[in-house]
This record gives sequence, C-alpha cells and structure tokens, in this order.
Amino acid sequence: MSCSPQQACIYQRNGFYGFHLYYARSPFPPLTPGMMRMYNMQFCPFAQRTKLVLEYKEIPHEVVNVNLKYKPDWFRARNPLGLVPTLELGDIVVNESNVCNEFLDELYPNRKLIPSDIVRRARDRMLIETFGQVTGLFYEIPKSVAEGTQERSVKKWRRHMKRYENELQQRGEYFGGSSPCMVDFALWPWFERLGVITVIAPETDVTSEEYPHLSAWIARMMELPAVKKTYINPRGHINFFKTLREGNPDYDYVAA
Ligand SMILES: N[C@@H](CCC(=O)N[C@@H](CS)C(=O)NCC(=O)O)C(=O)O
Repeated sequence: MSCSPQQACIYQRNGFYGFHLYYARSPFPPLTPGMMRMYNMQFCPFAQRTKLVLEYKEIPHEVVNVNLKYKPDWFRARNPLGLVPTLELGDIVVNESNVCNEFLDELYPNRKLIPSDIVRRARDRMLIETFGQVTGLFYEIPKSVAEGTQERSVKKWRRHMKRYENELQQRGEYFGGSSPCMVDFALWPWFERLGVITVIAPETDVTSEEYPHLSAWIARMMELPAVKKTYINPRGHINFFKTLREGNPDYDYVAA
C-alpha cells in the first residue's frame, strides 16, 4: 500500500507502524467512534512507553504517526507543545507519556501496572521521575565524546546503571517483581536504544559481568510480546539518531 503525503493514511506495517505522512496541510484522519487513538512517531522513546502499555494491556487502538518536523494544525490543537505521545478517546485528549500511561492503567484495570500500595507506588514513581537524568545522558554523552570530555558523563551513566541494578536485585525478575510494572515500560525504550550510545562510548555498555540483574532484565524484556511488537533494532535507532542530529530526521526509515 502506498499513500501520498496529503492522504490520511492509517495502516499497519510490521503489524504496528504507519508512515509519518501527516504534513502541515494533511486532512484530519477521522476518529473511529469508541476507539482509543494514539498520536505517535515510531522512533520516539516517550511514545514507545505508551505503545508498550497499549500492547501489554491489549487495548484496541489505532495509531496516527505524525511528522514532527511539519506538524499538522489539528495535531497542535490536541497538544499545544506539539509532542507525541498524545492519546485521544472521544472528547478526551491526554498528553505526556507518564500521564498517558497512568490514564490507561486506570481506564483499563486489567494487568495493573501501578501498585495500590502507596509506599510501593511512591518508590516506583521515584524510579520513573529520576530516570529523566538517564534520558538526558543520551544527548550529553555523544556531545561530551565529540568534545573529548566524556569521563564525567560516563561516570554519571554508570552511577545510574548501578542504581537500577541494585533496585532489580531487590525486586526480582522485573521492576514489578515476577511480572512487569509501569517502571519496566517507562524505562525500557532507552534500554532498547542502548546501541546508540555504546557505539559512541563503549564504556556505557550494560555487561552481564558488571550488571548481572540489569542485563538479565534486558534479555527478559525482549521476550515480552509487547516489547517484540514495538521493537526496532539497533541499526534503526542508530540511523534515526544520526538523521535527527543532522537536522533531517528520517521518520519512515525501515530497519531491516
Ligand atoms: N515529556 C514528554 C516528552 C515527549 C517528547 O519529547 N516527544 C518528542 C519526540 S521523541 C516530540 O514529540 N518532539 C516534537 C517536538 O519537540 O517538536 C513526554 O514524556 O511525553
């Protein structure tokens, strides 16, 4: 199937993705009544957080991939900051990956991901909040390597990895114990993209010698059907990251 940039085109590729064809003047793809819609960009780790929850809970949904360089007005109307992920269901619009995920967990209580125990919930929330420091390192490390000043940022990286390693040691197979919780899905997208920084700074690798629990968790996560459905291989992520840094993001790249 092919469609022009002006067409509203929602379709499945690899069972999940559609092309990012919603250029500035493309028409609004009509909503399917009662169907959860997610505005997405296939390489966005924040959007992947929400896709993982949609898949894990087996929530029927449709995906509209947005070209983030040329955002349609109707997308900006739904998210003034112009960010994916954004969810839409009837007249409800929800932005921000963590907020989207909390909304989904409350609306669809099967396979609960947020614990009801308030202490456990606070601990999980802290892990997700502080992970913002790790996501920032995905930009800081390549920059510091280019400037020859990576020692400090790599040290920061290792300190964070150790923190998550220790947490897993206490919690079990997943951050949720014997099954995944919201922490697993909130963190996973950046572990899937590990190849992007290990190729630039090999010292960032999560080896089984140094991080036995974290590396076993990575292998375990790769077996989850939700992860398999949203997975893009390192080549795909590296290519996207490169085109993004060059200022010409290749949203539709298909990693073979
Ligand atoms: N805090 C947001 C971050 C989302 C975000 O940064 N998304 C990026 C794509 S990975 C985006 O939509 N960028 C568009 C832009 O900055 O114009 C969240 O957690 O959802």
